[in-house]
Amino acid sequence: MSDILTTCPYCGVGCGIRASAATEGPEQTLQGDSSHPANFGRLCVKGSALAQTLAVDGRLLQPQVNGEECDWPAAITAVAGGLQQTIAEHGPGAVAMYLSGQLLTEDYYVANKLMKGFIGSAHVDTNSRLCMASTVAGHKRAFGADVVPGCYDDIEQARLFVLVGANMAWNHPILFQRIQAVLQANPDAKLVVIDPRRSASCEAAQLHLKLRPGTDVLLFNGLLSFLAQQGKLDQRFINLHTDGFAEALASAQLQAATVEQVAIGCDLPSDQVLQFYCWFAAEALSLTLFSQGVNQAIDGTDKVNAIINCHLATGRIGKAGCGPFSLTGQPNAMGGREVGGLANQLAAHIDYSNKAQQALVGEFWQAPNLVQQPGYKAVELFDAIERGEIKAVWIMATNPLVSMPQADKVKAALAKCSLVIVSDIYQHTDTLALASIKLPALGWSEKDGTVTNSERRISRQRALCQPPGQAKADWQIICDVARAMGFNYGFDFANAGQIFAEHAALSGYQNNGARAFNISALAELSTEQYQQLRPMQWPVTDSKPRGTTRLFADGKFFTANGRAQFIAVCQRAFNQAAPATPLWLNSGRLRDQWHSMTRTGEVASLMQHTPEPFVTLHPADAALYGINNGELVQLSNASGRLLLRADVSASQRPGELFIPMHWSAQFASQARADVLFAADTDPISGQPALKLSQVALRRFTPKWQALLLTKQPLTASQLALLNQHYLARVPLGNCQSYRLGCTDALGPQQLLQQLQFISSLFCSDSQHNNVTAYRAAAIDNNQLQWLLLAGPAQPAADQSWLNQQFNGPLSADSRRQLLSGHAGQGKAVDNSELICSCFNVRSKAICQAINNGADSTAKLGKQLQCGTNCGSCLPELSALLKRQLSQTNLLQGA
Ligand SMILES: Nc1nc2c(c(=O)[nH]1)N[C@H]1C(S)=C(S)[C@@H](COP(=O)(O)OP(=O)(O)OC[C@H]3O[C@@H](n4cnc5c(=O)[nH]c(N)nc54)[C@H](O)[C@@H]3O)O[C@H]1N2
Ligand SMILES: Nc1nc2c(c(=O)[nH]1)N[C@H]1C(S)=C(S)[C@@H](COP(=O)(O)OP(=O)(O)OC[C@H]3O[C@@H](n4cnc5c(=O)[nH]c(N)nc54)[C@H](O)[C@@H]3O)O[C@H]1N2
Ligand code: SF4
Ligand SMILES: [Mo]
Repeated sequence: MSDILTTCPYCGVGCGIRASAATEGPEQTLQGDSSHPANFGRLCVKGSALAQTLAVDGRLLQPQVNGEECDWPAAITAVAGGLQQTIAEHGPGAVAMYLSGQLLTEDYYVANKLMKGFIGSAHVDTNSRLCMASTVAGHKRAFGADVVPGCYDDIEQARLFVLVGANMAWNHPILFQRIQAVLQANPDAKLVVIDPRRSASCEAAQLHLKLRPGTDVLLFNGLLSFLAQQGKLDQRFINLHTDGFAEALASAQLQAATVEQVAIGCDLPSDQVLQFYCWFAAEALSLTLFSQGVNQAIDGTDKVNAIINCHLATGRIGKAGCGPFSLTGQPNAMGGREVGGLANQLAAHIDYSNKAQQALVGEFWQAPNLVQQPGYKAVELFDAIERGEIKAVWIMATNPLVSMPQADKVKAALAKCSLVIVSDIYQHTDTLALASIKLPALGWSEKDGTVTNSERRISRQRALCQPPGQAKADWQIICDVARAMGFNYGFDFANAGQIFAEHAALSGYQNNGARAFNISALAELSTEQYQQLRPMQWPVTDSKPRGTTRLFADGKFFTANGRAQFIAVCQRAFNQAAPATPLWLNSGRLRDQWHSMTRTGEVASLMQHTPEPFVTLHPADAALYGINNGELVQLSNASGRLLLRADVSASQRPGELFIPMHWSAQFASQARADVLFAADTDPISGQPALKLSQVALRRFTPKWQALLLTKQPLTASQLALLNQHYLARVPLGNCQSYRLGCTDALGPQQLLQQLQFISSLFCSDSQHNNVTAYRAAAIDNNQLQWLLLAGPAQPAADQSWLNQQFNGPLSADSRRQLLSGHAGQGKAVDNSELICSCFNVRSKAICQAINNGADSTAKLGKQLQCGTNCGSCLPELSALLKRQLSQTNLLQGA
């Protein structure tokens, strides 16, 4: 047997993975695929930890209807019957699907086909609405099609990298490593980061523009004005290949004629703005990479076009080493766009604006009920569920209770919806808990299909493991339901390869160069050829071996007249913060977590980098509100409230906060970020503004805080009995750790009773000393079962030592330490920040090594191994190094 080549299921970089044929399951050896053109063998920290997600604990293994487990025929009948009944009573418009950029292209294709061609409902939208919709709209306005012009090879050729609203060091780490390699090899190459907070990506940057949130349009309009003023336009390209330049420039000059105007509006020092403009003007090889700081805004589409305008004006598009580059988030957000999974698209890059093209889809599918109008976009879709207009929804591979704005409203809407069908791979997710029908899907390592990454490269995901339990491929479940609904033709695929071939055929159907997305050369793939399919970039219109495909090299675009369009954009006025909610709230991602944490949250090594939900605030705000680093705080607004740990840091601008998007009810009591985000959307793309909300902040003072470690995870009802205001769960490997906090104004006696109550929930046999430092443990057969430490402040304990105690019988020494109240404190406790997840190296050890003379990341790596596996922590290592060395210099200077 030979090794299996597959693709990482996380981010849109789309790294290739080689799975060793000799191993299996959680013991599976996975490595970067050195032949894959996205990563050439490298994997980031999430990709490196993939084998640890292969265990089937916690998986949903059996279909369930109304709380009862059942077999597949019963589940399929329930889904098909439920949908049919809804359609019979209320029409097809009462049925919706909410899909995901984490489905494979084949799953997506059949879901879209079933809804838009057969059921006849256009209400199919996807979490890509929260992710890429503004880019899609911006691309279509400028290029006439949703096309990323460049390719990853442009990175090696570029000399100026402009990162706008993208923290690539954490979110597209392997591409960031490619950028860092260019910076290291070329002393003249530069990285500019445009982000209101200092992210990890800034560690490698020559310039960080810490702009006022939401002012990107102004900044790029200023750049356009500057380029014109300095005579840096490519007038030939503008004349030959574009329309609308004069209007776009006039619009830019209205608000951003001078560097000073921009500096004031963006709240930046004018010399920094000028520096950025001069670098951009001077460097033809400039690549502007952008992601959610651009897309997730009420003017996200305008931001995208403001960026594209500057590239069109300089002719820096369609050429090596330059261009506007949208970084896709999910592994198959791009594939979803190709099949038409957004509510305002039909299929295969055909939208609702061209009736003749639409008819082609109906003809190709032989569709009995082809939809004619766009359906509801994500926010509208959940509003329609709330109103009761949509009565049946099928949610696949996404967790809207955690990821949709107004998350509590979404929860209420689903709670009253008559038919909620959810396909997921895990038993316990916030959204699955509200499903009347639960369908177990195959996960990454078990399924087969294709994904398309940020550079339009289609790669195969291949099954490595046997299907667990009854789980089935998403495409299979959809096709089974379609047939059960009476759609006997159109869904009789024997494997994913046949679906892919049909999708490829549709892309070429009467295309004649009209549609950018064309992979018709793959329409005749045999099952064997599909099995062997190598990563390739679209378009694929002939069978010649292909190198890198860069689009628009000929200056031809997909607009009606073939010319790219400048879009005249204006910076929107900023609102003043309301007095009751005076702080601006931003949100985003962490290095080691993936979205709602269903997969990465259970991997102990990934959870240690940032174990608790937090809010970052500027030291000035901390002082103003009387908050110390590490204390608990409450964030609130009219939609809800969160309890998080304070992370005081000058990485924030004063008056602005940052929270991670990841925590769900499975990991913390009150940390679902999206509870606090309003459903304000960009009027063109419908994408919600998930980077800007308004909140109030206050200190939250628990009467006491506790650390509870249990061998077995607690059930939902046990957790409810604990009745804690603050609760965060951290899987440690051998046990679960729960960090608790309670405000109840209890006297010492009642407090003791409450703690004893908690202890008694787990076991009768407990020991305690007093209320100011309470401890109780249960040891059964010399095996530690649980341990509770409580006190007025967060109890300090060496969690890694404690975690070891849950593994096997206790030694006499450990037993003594546990019972004498020195739980691991006999050893030097290192609870400092975890920097390297691969080798579990913390900041304390690193600082010690730096103090002892290790003055480079290479030397640190040699001594401690940190940063030598995936390299995801290198930006943090160099930040530590810089900080520590400058401190040492200061001391020496003093
Ligand atoms: N580790 C990890 N990697 C991931 C993911 C993950 O969950 N975890 N998810 C993947 C997905 S689906 C996506 S979409 C991508 C997202 O990748 P990114 O877009 O890089 O992710 P975010 O951290 O959400 O946001 C990026 C930055 O936008 C900044 N920002 C906020 N407001 C503004 C603004 O007004 N202007 C500017 N210029 N910047 C602003 C934020 O401060 C933040 O640092 O990551 C992908 N990769
Ligand atoms: N505040 C705030 N909110 C945000 C964002 C933000 O930056 N800030 N970012 C937004 C963006 S860009 C995105 S992409 C979304 C992401 O948000 P979601 O899509 O909601 O997040 P995930 O946790 O990735 O959800 C995927 C679900 O599918 C399940 N799953 C995994 N594999 C499979 C499979 O093969 N089949 C099936 N059926 N299920 C599977 C997982 O267990 C999980 O429950 O969040 C959005 N929400
Ligand atoms: S950068 Fe990391 S998460 Fe993204 S595809 Fe590559 S290995 Fe996976
Ligand atoms: Mo995303």
